[in-house]
Amino acid sequence: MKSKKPSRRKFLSAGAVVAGAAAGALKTGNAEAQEGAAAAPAARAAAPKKDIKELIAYGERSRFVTSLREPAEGRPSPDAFGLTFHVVTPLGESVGSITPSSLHYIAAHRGFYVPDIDPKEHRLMIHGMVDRPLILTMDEIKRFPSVTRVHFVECIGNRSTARRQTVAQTHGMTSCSEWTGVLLSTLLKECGVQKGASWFVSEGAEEVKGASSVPLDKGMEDCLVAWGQNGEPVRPQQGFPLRLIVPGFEGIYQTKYLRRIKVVDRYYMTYNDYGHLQKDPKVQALTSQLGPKSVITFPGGGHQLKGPGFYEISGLAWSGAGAVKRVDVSVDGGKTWKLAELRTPAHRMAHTRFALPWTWDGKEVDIMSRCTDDLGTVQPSRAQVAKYWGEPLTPQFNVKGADNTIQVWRIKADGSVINANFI
Ligand SMILES: Nc1nc2c(c(=O)[nH]1)N[C@H]1C(S)=C(S)[C@@H](COP(=O)(O)O)O[C@H]1N2
Ligand SMILES: [Mo]
Repeated sequence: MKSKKPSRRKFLSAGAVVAGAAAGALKTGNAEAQEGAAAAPAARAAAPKKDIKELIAYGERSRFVTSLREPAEGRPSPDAFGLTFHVVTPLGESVGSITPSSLHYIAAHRGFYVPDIDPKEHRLMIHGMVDRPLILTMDEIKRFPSVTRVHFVECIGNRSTARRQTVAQTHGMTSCSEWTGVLLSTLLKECGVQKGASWFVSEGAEEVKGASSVPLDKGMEDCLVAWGQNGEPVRPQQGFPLRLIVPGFEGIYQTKYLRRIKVVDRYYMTYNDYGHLQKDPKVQALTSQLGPKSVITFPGGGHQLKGPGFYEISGLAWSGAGAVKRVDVSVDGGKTWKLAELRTPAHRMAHTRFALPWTWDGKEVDIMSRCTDDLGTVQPSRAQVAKYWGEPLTPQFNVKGADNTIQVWRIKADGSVINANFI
């Protein structure tokens, strides 16, 4: 097969344009560099002394890298009883599309201690309306054909509010990992699902159980019983040794510490429904599968720009219905939109990185992004959602169901960035 050589000249000239634009605006190039002085001082050995075995065995990031998770605004975590609730990913410092496992957001619906599960003792039971109920050890589960897929997880609590100002606080209750496991359909076929079955109930091993009712169709389509996360076993805070992934559905369905799947013929109420199941069917319809969503992660709430000039606007887009088809960015308060470039592969139900080169003139401006998924569904604005519900658009307007509305960041003339959704 004859492969076409990429045009080096074309690439170089395109590169020159960007470098040229950036050089002027960034005021790069300085005397030291022209004289050929060393780019950086010679590196010394890793500063703090550590046990050599530890240094070899499991890598740590540089001590100069400081991005950390933090409790979600509105609820201390851990609380006075030592229980974990909601902890957000530092999305404002994210790069690429995969969340480091150690920075994956954490949500415990009713608070929990991270269970300490010995995988040798762990079992998954599949029963209910099946011909051959099964109890599987971890080793047995791993003998089934596996799949590896990139999927986001997002909590319904992931929403911008007037009190939430930063990228992490407004959007950090979503993370994206590469998950490895066996398709639930593979296990269900092994068990032989009986006629009339229409739902399954999943249950976790810890006190609160994290039980959920999921449509059987979704289970047969693409649900994953995952033991791997980003190239290693699922992390304890994410459900070690086994977790259910329900791609594109709200986080609450993605049962951690998965130990039981019961195939049933109706929706079963579970502990998760307490305070979660919506009385209004119109609102309930806006939960489970999440709509197209995006957020500019830089520059975003909490960031401080150093002055006018060139910046790359960068962000994440995702959809519960499929892959991200396109992302548009507005740098004039929503009057006009520019097509952003997708910088990572647009996997189905996965975070996708987008970017747009931009030169800031130093004046106050509102910027925002808008995701369109491969079904053609377009991320709505708060104004559109308020209109749908026939409610006035005020800062108090609370988006019902999952909130996938457009996030507006205001860059003030002093370079600070604030949440402009509620102004
Ligand atoms: N067993 C169990 N599974 C659970 C929960 C839980 O508390 N226990 N919380 C759910 C909620 S509300 C969310 S949003 C996701 C969060 O997954 P994460 O903590 O891995 O981000 O897990 C879900 N699965
Ligand atoms: Mo959640």
